[in-house]
Formats: sequence, C-alpha cells, structure tokens
Amino acid sequence: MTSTESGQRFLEDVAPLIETGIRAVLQAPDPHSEGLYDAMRYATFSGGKRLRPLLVLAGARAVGGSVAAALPGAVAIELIHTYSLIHDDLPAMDNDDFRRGRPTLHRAKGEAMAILAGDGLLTLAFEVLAQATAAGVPPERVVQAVAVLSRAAGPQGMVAGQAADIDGDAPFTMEQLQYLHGKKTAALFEAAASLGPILCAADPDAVDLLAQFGRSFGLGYQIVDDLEDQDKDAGRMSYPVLAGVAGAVENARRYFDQASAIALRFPQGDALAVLADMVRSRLDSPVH
Ligand code: GRG
Repeated sequence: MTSTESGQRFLEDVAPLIETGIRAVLQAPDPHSEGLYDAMRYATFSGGKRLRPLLVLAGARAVGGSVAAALPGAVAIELIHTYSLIHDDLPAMDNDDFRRGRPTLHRAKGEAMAILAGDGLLTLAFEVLAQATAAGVPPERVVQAVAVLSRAAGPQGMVAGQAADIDGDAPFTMEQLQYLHGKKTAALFEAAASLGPILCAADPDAVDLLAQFGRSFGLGYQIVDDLEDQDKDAGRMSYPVLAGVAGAVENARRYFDQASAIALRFPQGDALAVLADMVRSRLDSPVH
C-alpha cells in the first residue's frame, strides 16, 4: 500500500467514528431540551466536510497516538466550527439564508434558537474535551488541550478575526487580510492539527511542528475558499482581489507545500499529507 493509500484508508476508517462521536453528545438529556438539541443537530449534520476533526485524528496518527484519546478533541472542534458558522450566518453578521444548500439555522428555527444552539455547541465542546480523561488522557494534557482550543476559538483567535472582518473598512491592506485570515480561519486549523498530538501526550517539539502544519494549512485553505467564493464575495475584500488570482493560487500552493513538507517529517504523517493534497487539488479546478 502506498502512503497515500494508507492515509486515505485511515481517514475513511475514522470518518464514521467522528459521526458517532458527535451524534452521541447531541442527544437531548431530557424532553424539555429536545428543541434545542434538534437545532444543534440540524446545523451539525448537514454535510460538513469534517476537515477539522479529520485533522485532529490525522495529527494523532502522525505521532503514533490512539484515535480513542484524540476523539474528544475531534468532536469538540467540530462543535465549535458549527457554532461559528451558525453565528456567522445570523442577520447581525453575514445575514445568510442558505448554508450547505439548506436554509440556515435562524431561517429554519428562528434567530433566538440559532443563537442558543451556537451557545450550546460552544460550551458543550469544552465539556466534551474535559471528559477526555475518561479515554485515559492525563489531566495535564486535557488542561493543555482546553487552553489551546479556547485560545484559538476565543478573543485571541477566531472571535478576533470575525470582529476584524466586521470592523473592516476599505481600503484593505494585505497585512490586514493576513491578520484576518490568521485569526478567523488558521487559528482553528492550528488547534486542530495540534490537539491530537497534545491529547496523545506527544513531545512539545512535535506539537509545535504540527501546529505550524495547521497554520500553513489554514492560511492556504482560506485562500482556496476566497478563490472559490469570488462570485459570492463580489465587492468584498479577499485574497484574489489583493494579490490577483495567479498570486493567490501561487501563495496557496506555497502554504500547502509547507504543510506537506511538515507532514513528511512524521513517519505516520500520511493522513495529514492526504488532507493537504486534497485541499491543494481544489486549486487545479478550472474555476480559477
Ligand atoms: C461567529 C465567532 C464567529 C466566527 C465566525 C468561521 C467563521 C468565523 C466564519 C465563516 C465564514 C468563513 C468563510 C470562514 C472561514 C473559514 C471557512 C473557510 C469555513 C468553512 O469551513 P469548511 O469548508 O466548512 O470546513 P464545512 O461546511 O465543510 O464544515
């Protein structure tokens, strides 16, 4: 089996575990909260690619760790990602009516329930992560994982990026855009790539290196997203607007090359490399 095949096999094998893990924590504990849980499930099970949880588990594999230890991190990060999309779609933010081809949560269940479902997913994520001790993760590693994830999601990470996006006044500079992408998108990918190694008690150098993988991956990912959304984002500042389409493609490739080079340094970095190649290949689409 080639390393690409073994990486792909790993990702296929763990994908159902991620679904089961998420579903297990989104069961209403009592009939009174069924409406809230129904809203949280509506947003969570709607065809997301599960990129961040796959990165968590691929990162665990890279350091020879167990899927069981990393799974709480995989579930937690997808809950946070889903919350961010729900809140990003709200009338006060992007005011979007559709996501993943379906009405957004506030369109389907009302704005108040969408806000609460987002709040619920965000807080539940940390409960799930805190319970990683039940999978045998040492308490100090759980604390480290909580610190990394909360920092990436919070006012030093994704929330800061979203605030900068909302505040953004034209003209926009490349420096401002890099800040925005770093916080809004790359911070969570950086956490995704380091959570598995943290929960699997990898050494600090490996954790740092995989955090760098996640950062490069995330910065590249946001450029791909900007390139694909050029029509939707017309009039809005984006990477291709500032760097030109060819410049955007070139810089995204550079980020994925950096990520792949890091993945190759790990004997079991195959699944990370497959994920980087998968997103990188979107740059070959004729859309750009
Ligand atoms: C509301 C605090 C708060 C933050 C919102 C995530 C976000 C910040 C905004 C969404 C808009 C956007 C383009 C964010 C950049 C990250 C990104 C490309 C999200 C889409 O991620 P995918 O492609 O989505 O992994 P799926 O649908 O596959 O889950």
